[in-house]
Amino acid sequence: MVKPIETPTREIKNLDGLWRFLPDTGDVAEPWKAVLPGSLECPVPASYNDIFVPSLREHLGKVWYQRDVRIPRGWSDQRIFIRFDSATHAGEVYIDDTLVVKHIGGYLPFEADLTQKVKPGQQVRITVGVDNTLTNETIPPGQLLTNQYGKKQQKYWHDFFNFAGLHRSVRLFTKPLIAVEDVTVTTDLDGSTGVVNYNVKIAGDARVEVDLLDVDQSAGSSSGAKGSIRVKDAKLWQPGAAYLYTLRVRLYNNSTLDDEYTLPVGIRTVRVEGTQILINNKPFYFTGFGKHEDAPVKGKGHDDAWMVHDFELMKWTGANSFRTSHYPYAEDVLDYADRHGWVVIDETPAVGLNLNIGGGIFGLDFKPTFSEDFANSRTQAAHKQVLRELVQRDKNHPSVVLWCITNEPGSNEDGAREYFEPLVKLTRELDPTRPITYTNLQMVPPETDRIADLFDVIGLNRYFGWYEFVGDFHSAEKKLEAELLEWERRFKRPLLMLEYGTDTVAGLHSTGETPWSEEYQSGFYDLYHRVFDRVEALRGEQVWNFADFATGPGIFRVDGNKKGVFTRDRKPKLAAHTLRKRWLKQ
Ligand code: BDP
Repeated sequence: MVKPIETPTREIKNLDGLWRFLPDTGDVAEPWKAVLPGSLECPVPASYNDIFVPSLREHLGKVWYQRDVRIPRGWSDQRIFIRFDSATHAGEVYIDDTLVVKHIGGYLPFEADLTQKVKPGQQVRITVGVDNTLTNETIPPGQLLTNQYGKKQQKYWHDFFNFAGLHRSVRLFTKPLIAVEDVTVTTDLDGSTGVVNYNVKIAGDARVEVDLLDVDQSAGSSSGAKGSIRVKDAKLWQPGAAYLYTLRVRLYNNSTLDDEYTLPVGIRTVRVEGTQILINNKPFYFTGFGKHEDAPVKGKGHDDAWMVHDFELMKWTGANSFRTSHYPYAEDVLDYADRHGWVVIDETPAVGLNLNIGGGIFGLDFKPTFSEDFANSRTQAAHKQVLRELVQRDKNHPSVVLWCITNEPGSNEDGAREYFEPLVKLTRELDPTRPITYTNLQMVPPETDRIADLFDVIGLNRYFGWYEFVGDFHSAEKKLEAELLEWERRFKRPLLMLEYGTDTVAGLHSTGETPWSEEYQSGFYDLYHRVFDRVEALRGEQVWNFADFATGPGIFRVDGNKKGVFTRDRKPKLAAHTLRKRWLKQ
């Protein structure tokens, strides 16, 4: 599956906009069979939860989206597809009365071949059921509960609101009968010569011609479904200084062009050596953020204006990288990162594989995470599927330098190794070119973690000075340094601090170490940075979080998580200036 693009042989019709909308209450059987009742309309792309008044934050289960569309008259002799960039967390799609595809997993694309089901020029009704349910067989996992008063509740172990809906674009697109079905590109360096290896999968029989274009000129060419193009004195894709070539694949039947597909290619290498992460053979130090796709009103709906503004703010702080915590972001985000030289840690939605995450803080009874009742072989199968789909979607992005396969699992528990070892192995098979990481939870120090040695890079989330030693920077500093040195001593590989931060109310000020104040957040960062500069194996710092974000109901959070260095509407707190000073070395 390749992303739909327009080329001389391919067309797209975008279906974003207002769709008819119905939260499922069970009153309408088979809602796809007629026009949805009621008058609600919902924008696509957007989370539906915060659009309506009263909000649909409590809605559990399915909602229905529907619209009519005319298949372009000129689309004969083509194959016709519909593609959803995401449906969170499960989608089922009907064309008129017929089910055409079902997909589970809320942050990755899927498509359906409609060629036999629609005719060019015809108007059809598209109905999509989108389900927000999380169970122990979905990634992220969750549990549906009914309390003693009959109230149904969605429980989950991750700290962001379970926004749902059609968060990304919906498109109709064409593919020729003989077509490029997949392209895999890897790049290497041989001195100053760039090596672009490609592998094209095609449907049908055709001659494959491949060109690497540099602006309008050819930088090299090759033929055959698999090959290599060598580029003398290649211009490299560098952090902060992206350079992209275009790989053009053309399929021919004699002299007739059957299909043309193009994709941007950045020539770069990434490698772990000792305690260093090397990009283009040079040590790279990450500065930046763990983020969320989260904004007022739209929730997790992709929006180019918010996206570009976030990138601008990150650039203003002097950051060079971010992590797609805690799920794969819209492809537009990675395309932008490719074009602008951002370095990305690409994360799966496997967050909350830990039943003891709150318990660790509050001293609750231990519950086994890796057991038949929770993270079992079916959870693991869903996790494997997400890895396959993630690597398939993002494998060709030069900005992606590291896969993060899970966030804060119960990695000290029985069964953790058995659960994760096959996933690490699978990721290496899917992509032998990129290193792999995970983020380790504060409550799992190096002495008790059972999986760290499986990974090339160890990601750490630490909140000494917040969840532990709150108001006590002195002890937090000692503890942090001692622990980082222990990770370094035991594992002798790169360490990344992938989360550190404090909840902070914008506008709350204090003269000293008062939790929740802007000065406290800023002082916390100063403390961490002093320690980082004393630990050799520490190869990067990404703060938690870029901006305040929405969370589920609970007394633990006041109007969401406030660890942003920007507010939810993207105004800087004092800490944003503190980071800027450090990262821009001012
Ligand atoms: C970590 C999680 C992150 C939370 C953060 C926090 O990885 O999703 O939002 O802590 O507590 O446990 O703010």
